[in-house]
Amino acid sequence: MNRFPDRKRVSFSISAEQILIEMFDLKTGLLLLFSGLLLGCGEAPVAPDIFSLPVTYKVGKKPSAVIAHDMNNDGYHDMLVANSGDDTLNYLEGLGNGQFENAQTLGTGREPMAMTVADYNGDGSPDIALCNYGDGEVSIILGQKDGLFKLKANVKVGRLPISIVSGDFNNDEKIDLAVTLRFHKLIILLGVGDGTFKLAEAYKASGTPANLVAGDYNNDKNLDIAIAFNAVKVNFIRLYHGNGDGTFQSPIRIPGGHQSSFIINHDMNRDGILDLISSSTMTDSLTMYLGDGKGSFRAVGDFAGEKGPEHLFPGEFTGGPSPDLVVCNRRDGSISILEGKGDGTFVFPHFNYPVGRNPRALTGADFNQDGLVDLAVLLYDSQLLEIFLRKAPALQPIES
Ligand SMILES: [Ca+2]
Ligand SMILES: [Ca+2]
Ligand SMILES: [Ca+2]
Ligand SMILES: [Ca+2]
Repeated sequence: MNRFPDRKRVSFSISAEQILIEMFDLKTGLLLLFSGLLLGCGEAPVAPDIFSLPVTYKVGKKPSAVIAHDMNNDGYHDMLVANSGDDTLNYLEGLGNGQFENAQTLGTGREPMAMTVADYNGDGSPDIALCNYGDGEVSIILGQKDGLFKLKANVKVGRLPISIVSGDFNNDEKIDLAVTLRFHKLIILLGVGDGTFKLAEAYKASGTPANLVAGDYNNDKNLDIAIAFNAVKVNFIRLYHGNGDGTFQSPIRIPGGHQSSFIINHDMNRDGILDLISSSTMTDSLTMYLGDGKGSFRAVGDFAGEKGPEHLFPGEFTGGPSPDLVVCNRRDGSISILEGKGDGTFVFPHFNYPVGRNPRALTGADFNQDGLVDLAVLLYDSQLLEIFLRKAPALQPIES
């Protein structure tokens, strides 16, 4: 159920300091109406013109995951796209000017749904760990010095691996992996250091785990894990505190969110402590959880999204000093930019940019070396990777 009133696409071109209404605790349409009056009664608002027209690249069928990373160590971000519909991985080499050339298409296991990048064998070249949803395996693909890739190993992890993250969970300076299985499990794979992995302990994660994220949430220098769950009626996320030896404590429930489908961590209120943000494609809402640095989080509240918000990307887009949030709206065919106020809340209303049908995933990086973070959006139905380059800083910082 969407707790928020239906809205028209709201975006605007007036200066940020004129926006007095924030979206938190918005329970009725009255505030919306009021904000509409403030905005000048019915004039169609326009989002700031901060992106060039997108350039698109053809990718495989049902592209499900995208990562921007410098894979060949030339200083420019490259792009990896996992295609769950035809079991392929596209590698697009970044030229450093915002353009990419289609360097390689690799075959993968069945239904690659998620991936992560890190140097698993310590040779200085980034490697790829790919979650093959269809055959219950994680594939380790080693990057070579020349920008080519070689399959190192397939590790059986269990049925329906849906999400994966890299991190050194046992503090031996070898990168490990954490994987969520759709059927209620968190799997830890400890890195040997040569690109192979050992299955470690598995943890119960009931409630249909979706996406997971790793970070040190209690400042004990041991990586912890947060998981979003999207079973019906699940209105919490779970936190697994790491012991630093590759094992984890019993999970803690953090109330907030409804059937969450995606989760990220980022310091949104600039207190030096990681916060969490989850999205729910089912209930069209987003939830902010502010961290206290001791391993606890407080859900600040839900805030409205467009239809089907899923992938999230934090970064600086509106010219202010505080991180903003980019949201990929699957059922709306748009991305939203929510301007961060610096206290874990956002300026209302947000800006909306149509991108095409069914945007499935999103990432950002500076693709053309101008110091501004650009965006890459995966369109699931039309098999396209869309690159949106930033034009110039658009908005004035919020005056206090
Ligand atoms: Ca590169
Ligand atoms: Ca490597
Ligand atoms: Ca390790
Ligand atoms: Ca920790």
